[in-house]
Amino acid sequence: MLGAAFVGDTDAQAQTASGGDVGLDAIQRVVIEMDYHHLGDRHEPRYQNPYPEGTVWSATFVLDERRGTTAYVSLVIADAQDGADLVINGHRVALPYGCHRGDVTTRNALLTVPASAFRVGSNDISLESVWIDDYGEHDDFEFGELVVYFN
Ligand SMILES: [Ca+2]
Repeated sequence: MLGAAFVGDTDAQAQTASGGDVGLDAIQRVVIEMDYHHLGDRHEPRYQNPYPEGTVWSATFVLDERRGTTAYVSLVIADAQDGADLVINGHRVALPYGCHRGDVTTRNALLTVPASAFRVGSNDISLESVWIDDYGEHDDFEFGELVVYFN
């Protein structure tokens, strides 16, 4: 899937999943315009959205420059299996606990990957549901409002 991107600067603070501020000053941000998506395999009886679209989602955007060494990937999580992991451009990260909502509320998640996961020029950002061998299933999560901050 292709997503248009807004690239700009902001002095706003980004909030971590635990509620703390990262303290990003004059950060560079890329807003991926997208709808909500659900990755996984539907194997989660409490899950609100039983219709995952697959296990991988990706969007394309262009970076004119890349600042710093860390990329913070901000997502709004509509729902997720507790303890769900995902892979962002080859880097495995964990969603914070408490993302399973079971209602209409959402939770913000701020995930960290090396800035080198992206390059100046055309990029793909891919999110992949992790296969959990012990349970024989993919982690399920529903996400939207993706923003990447570079600092
Ligand atoms: Ca699952």
